[in-house]
Amino acid sequence: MISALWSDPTDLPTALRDSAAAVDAVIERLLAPPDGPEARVYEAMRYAALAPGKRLRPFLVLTSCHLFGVSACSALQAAAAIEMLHTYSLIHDDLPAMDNSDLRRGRPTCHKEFDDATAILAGDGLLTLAFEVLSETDTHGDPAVRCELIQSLAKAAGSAGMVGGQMIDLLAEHDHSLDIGAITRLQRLKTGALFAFSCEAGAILGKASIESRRSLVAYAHDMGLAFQIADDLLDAEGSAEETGKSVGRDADAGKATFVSILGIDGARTQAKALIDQANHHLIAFGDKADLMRKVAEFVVARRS
Ligand code: GRG
Repeated sequence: MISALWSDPTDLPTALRDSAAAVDAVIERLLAPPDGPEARVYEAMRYAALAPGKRLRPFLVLTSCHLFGVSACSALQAAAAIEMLHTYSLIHDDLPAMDNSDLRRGRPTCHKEFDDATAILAGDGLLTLAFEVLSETDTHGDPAVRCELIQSLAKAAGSAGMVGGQMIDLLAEHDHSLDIGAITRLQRLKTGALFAFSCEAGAILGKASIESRRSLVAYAHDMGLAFQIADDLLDAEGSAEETGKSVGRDADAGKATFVSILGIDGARTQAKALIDQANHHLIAFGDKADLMRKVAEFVVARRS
């Protein structure tokens, strides 16, 4: 039972901490370094994946699995997979050819700690291992369910999802005329698609109804946009000490963001409205979705 992972399921910080510990234990096991010189790439994968991030996406996998009585073993496999895939995206995003960042999760970025080539390989290793993990029988006994999970993550992470969003974002560095609709689409692809997968994973593993699935995806899209607005606000107002990553980069690059278009107050109001809308999609799940409601509030209030 997933609820057994949480020492106090009514308290979000405790539940986040317990979930992160359980997911990290699975990632530790999956990334046990082998003997031989290839151990270096495992070191880099561990460095990035076990660094102190919020583990939000795996938390959403666990909470969505909780709605449908999915076993802890299945849920943790999917949770580890999404965190590894997310970490790959951060490693590659930080590379000199992309965002060229020195700081991530409060530490030197993977390419700074190792080197560019090792960081590229560490990202590739995490991306491919994520799919390997989903294909394992520990993830689900039914091959059709495993296949559906793999397809759903591939769509979310690929060129019609996160990779496509990243492409638009790179082009936007030279096109400062993006309007709110274009930014919303960019962010839905770049960050929203992985949130949607995380919430849908519980419905796929629990063979839930199409209505439940749609509600969870709708929740994820609204919550994901609110998350991104909060990220833009942190970039505009936060510090590197608080966030553990470089800040002020959007304004320096003259990039159009939710904050540059809506202003600080407008962006904050919009984020709050999106969270109300996100939580509205959870009504049918009753009390069982309380942690999902609380995490939605958390994503806009966070300081890192
Ligand atoms: C390189 C294919 C490729 C994609 C990169 C997600 C992404 C696309 C880049 C990340 C850059 C960035 C800062 C995006 C803003 C939103 C975001 C994904 C922030 C990081 O996620 P958190 O805050 O990070 O959940 P932690 O470290 O807590 O896991």
